[in-house]
Amino acid sequence: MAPAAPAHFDSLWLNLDAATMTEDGGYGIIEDAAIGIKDGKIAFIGPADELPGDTDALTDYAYDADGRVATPGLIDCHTHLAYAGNRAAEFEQRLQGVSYEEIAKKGGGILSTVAATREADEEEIGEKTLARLTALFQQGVTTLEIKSGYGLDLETERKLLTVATILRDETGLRIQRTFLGAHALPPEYKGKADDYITLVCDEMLPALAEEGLIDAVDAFCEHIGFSTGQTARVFDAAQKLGLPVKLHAEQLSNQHGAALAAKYKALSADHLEYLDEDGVKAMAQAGMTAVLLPGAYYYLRETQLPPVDLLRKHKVPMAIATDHNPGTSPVLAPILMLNMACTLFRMTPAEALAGMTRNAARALGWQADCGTLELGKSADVALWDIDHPRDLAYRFGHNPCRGVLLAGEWHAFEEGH
Ligand code: DI6
Ligand code: FE
Repeated sequence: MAPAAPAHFDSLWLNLDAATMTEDGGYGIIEDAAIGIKDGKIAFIGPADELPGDTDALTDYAYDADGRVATPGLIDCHTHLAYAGNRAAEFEQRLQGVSYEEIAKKGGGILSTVAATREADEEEIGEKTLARLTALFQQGVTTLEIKSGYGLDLETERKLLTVATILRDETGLRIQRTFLGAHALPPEYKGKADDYITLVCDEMLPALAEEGLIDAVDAFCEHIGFSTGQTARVFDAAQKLGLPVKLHAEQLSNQHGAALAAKYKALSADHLEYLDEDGVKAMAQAGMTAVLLPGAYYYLRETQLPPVDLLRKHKVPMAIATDHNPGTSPVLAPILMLNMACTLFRMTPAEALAGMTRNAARALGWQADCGTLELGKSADVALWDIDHPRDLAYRFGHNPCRGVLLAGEWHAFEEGH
């Protein structure tokens, strides 16, 4: 007997509307689409009636998506997911008028999370981080970034990056591990910021990079964080190791951090409420992505809006992320971020969704692998119980994600999650 002809696709998804997110300013919708998957990658995406043959001949595994909307798996390109502790008491203080800066200067804020994180063991942090990651995954997130930065010593930063590495390997989610040693000045270096930066550049960064724990390097450039001079030293050290950089810039004041990051061809500058037009132009010239973080804007009750019109004018792609962290954005709600990008930042629903798909991939430097539904990209797809992709930014407080394909593997989510 002649062997059966090999199936074209490992699996084939039919009866869906695909928001490919390949189109600038729009959703790139294909109605009545099919997605064919081979070796974890998208091997067909297009109208079902353009499939190159009968379903039976194309695959042994055809699935009916029940008319749902498919988008690229969401990408949360800026998170501080790995930490221990809780800052609800600080939230209460801030509501009574104490500022984020005042709390930071008194040794609270980031440093209170550092104290809790140093005390916790890897297992505890791993469990907590997995619970947070699972919440994001069940809302359609298939790729995310996890920053360190709540250790601020070699041992604890290693613990956080190890947790991120183990979660990447065990869950199969695409995770970028970002070293944020220059997040805050640890108490043992009080008054010696330059010495701490020396430790970051000469010891922590080379050791952790050597151990294969770092994909990218970030810093907090701010009057309560590090100066542009200190940030430049961190970037020089990263560049020497061949690691891409990105920056927390212009969150609370204009330090011209984005322009500095542009000199290093950074992947992104993030937050950006106080960014001016020169900074926008520098980012445009360097091909950077602007990562806007409505959760932190909201929690800090900030009133200065990021310069969305200028970013549009100079064609700097805008990404949106949760900035999940225990202080300024204890948020595990990507759909709420889409909504806030529209209601608070005046982005369009299509811009917001591009911000958590195509442009978020770009912010990670992973646009060749994910962020759109296109031939050859990883088959990372979220399936939603909605009528149209704009519904994602329209409603929040419910979870319409019915499941995701992660590199072609189907994970179903129950209604009501
Ligand atoms: N900016 C932020 O929004 C987070 N880190 C940073 O540099 C906040 C971190 C925290 O308050 O724990
Ligand atoms: Fe952040």
